[in-house]
Amino acid sequence: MKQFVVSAVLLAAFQSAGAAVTPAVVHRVTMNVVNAPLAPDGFTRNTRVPPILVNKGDSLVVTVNNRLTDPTMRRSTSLDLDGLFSTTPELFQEGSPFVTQCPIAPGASYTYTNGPIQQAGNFWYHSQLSVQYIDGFRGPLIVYDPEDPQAHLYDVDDINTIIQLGDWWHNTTLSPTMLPQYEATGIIPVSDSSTVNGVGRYNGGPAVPWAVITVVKGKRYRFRLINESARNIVTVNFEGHSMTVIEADGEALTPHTTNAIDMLAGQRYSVVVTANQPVSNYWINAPFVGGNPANNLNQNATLSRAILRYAGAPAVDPTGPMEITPFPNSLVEGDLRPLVAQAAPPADVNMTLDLEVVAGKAIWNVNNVSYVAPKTPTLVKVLNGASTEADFNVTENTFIFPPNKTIQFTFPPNDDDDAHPLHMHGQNFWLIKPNSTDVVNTVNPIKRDIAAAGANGIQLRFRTDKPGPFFFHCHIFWHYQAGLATVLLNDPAGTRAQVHPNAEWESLCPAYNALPAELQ
Ligand SMILES: *[C@@H]1O[C@H](CO)[C@@H](O)[C@H](O)[C@H]1NC(C)=O
Ligand SMILES: *[C@@H]1O[C@H](CO)[C@@H](O)[C@H](O)[C@H]1NC(C)=O
Ligand SMILES: *[C@@H]1O[C@H](CO)[C@@H](O)[C@H](O)[C@H]1NC(C)=O
Ligand SMILES: *[C@@H]1O[C@H](CO)[C@@H](O)[C@H](O)[C@H]1NC(C)=O
Ligand SMILES: *[C@@H]1O[C@H](CO)[C@@H](O)[C@H](O)[C@H]1NC(C)=O
Ligand SMILES: *[C@@H]1O[C@H](CO)[C@@H](O)[C@H](O)[C@H]1NC(C)=O
Ligand SMILES: *[C@@H]1O[C@H](CO)[C@@H](O)[C@H](O)[C@H]1NC(C)=O
Ligand SMILES: *[C@@H]1O[C@H](CO)[C@@H](O)[C@H](O)[C@H]1NC(C)=O
Ligand SMILES: [Cu+2]
Repeated sequence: MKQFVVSAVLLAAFQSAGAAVTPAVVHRVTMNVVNAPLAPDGFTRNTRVPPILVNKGDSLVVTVNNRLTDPTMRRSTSLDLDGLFSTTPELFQEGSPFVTQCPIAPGASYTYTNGPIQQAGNFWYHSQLSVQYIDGFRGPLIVYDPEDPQAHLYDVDDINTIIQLGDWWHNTTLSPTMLPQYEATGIIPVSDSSTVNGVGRYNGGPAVPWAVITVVKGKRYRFRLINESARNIVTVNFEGHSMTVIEADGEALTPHTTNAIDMLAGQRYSVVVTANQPVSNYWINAPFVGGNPANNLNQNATLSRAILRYAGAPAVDPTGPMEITPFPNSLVEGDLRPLVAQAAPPADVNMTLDLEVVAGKAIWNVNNVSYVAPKTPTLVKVLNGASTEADFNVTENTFIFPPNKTIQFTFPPNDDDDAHPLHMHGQNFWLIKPNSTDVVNTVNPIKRDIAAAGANGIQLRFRTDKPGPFFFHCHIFWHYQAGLATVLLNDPAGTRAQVHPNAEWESLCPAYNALPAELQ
């Protein structure tokens, strides 16, 4: 069985957090994307994807070498540096297939440039093409802030405090075969396991040693939780310890103490956990929900966990119960506040987006339209003169906005029970009404780039200050693939004035379009 492996060669030395202010650095990363066996839940062997670590103010230059050869898998690819905003001039390198670029053909290379990075916090990278990232093309991307206004809240923040959560399908039905299965039934294949830092177990599988995170009594740890799943919702809880949430999706928050966090696909949080309990072993509980377990008897949410081990404690499993949801005092998104309050500007344009599934089918509609990726990427069309909605096929679900306006999206209460983690490229939105409350807060709402439109509905606002097409899609990649996506196109004329792609970008579409279907 083959999966994707991303081997990243990092040519610039990593900066570590808490260091003295360092001058801005250009990080050059070479990412060789190859097919190779791996098995985080013991099905074949263990792995961990390399993190990219940079400082605020640095630039990131990532060269993707597409060396995919396995004919049973999708062989083209593309890279999304998820959550990092691209400026308009660098927009052609932001990685959304069929929105800002054509995919990278097998054997070809492409270089993505982003920066200087003005954000700080937890991000991640993944393939944005089809459901390819579930096969393993995903990893963390941390932007440390050498002048972090919250640095006084923690003592330790390093590579060992990154906690990656993900779902995993390990049987022979890899994404290219699972996708047709999904398309035929409308039922998302249920994952076999879920992993914490690349380790997981499944019913009847081997007792792969749990991932261990070691702490020293008395110290405060900034854990960076990243949900890299393609479907599952993971709940994170530290046995015997509370946690203080200080950041979500790259936005600093007023510290907020809680006991458990539900994380949807693509969401990221930083939490501070103080090692203030007796020296011992404790569970990091990470149970997940992701479809009907009866559809895959391998799945067991109790087996999604890791160990928090105090230095000096024996190397044994914790003796406490393996807890699963519900946990008391779980995080309510609507209780979060930004570190620096910022009012959401009044809306200039209001739109209602209604999300509906076609019963029994793998078809999701936004206002009755199921997104179909066009052959010609949105940005190519815009650069060639496309300016009005009539210039796009209805199935491109492209909304055109004037520059420098505030747009309000309302997602009405949804009668289907799926939580859709809606992800905006290019910028954050003000989440003025999260699913957890009916109260609209325009005074000090949090900003983030992924929020769940759940049963209770949400409202958000964003600015159209940056010209260009920005993808806005459900981060359950199965739903995205089934049409739950739109393109937000700001100021087509301004886009033409500012975006000047390079020759490497110009060559992507001719190369991709010339490929036989099986290589695309
Ligand atoms: C795993 O493979 C078996 C046999 O090919 C198939 O019946 C089953 O549906 C697969 N499981 C999932 C979750 O796709
Ligand atoms: C990640 O998000 C997915 C999709 O919303 C969710 O099903 C899964 O439980 C989440 N995982 C964690 C660890 O929060
Ligand atoms: C899931 O794993 C737990 C812990 O090993 C076990 O007690 C439980 O029986 C398992 N559940 C199923 C359905 O096998
Ligand atoms: C949009 O809706 C908000 C209330 O949600 C309202 O205050 C505002 O006036 C509306 N704007 C427009 C342009 O209709
Ligand atoms: C979607 O289509 C249905 C039936 O064709 C129609 O009743 C409904 O009004 C449409 N909804 C929207 C938002 O256009
Ligand atoms: C619009 O998209 C549909 C569905 O993908 C396709 O069948 C049709 O040919 C497209 N029309 C144009 C004008 O591109
Ligand atoms: C939008 O705002 C920016 C910054 O304030 C300004 O430079 C630009 O000219 C504005 N665009 C339009 C079309 O008004
Ligand atoms: C949304 O809110 C409803 C009603 O309170 C709740 O049942 C549902 O679990 C929530 N969904 C998410 C994704 O938080
Ligand atoms: Cu969805």
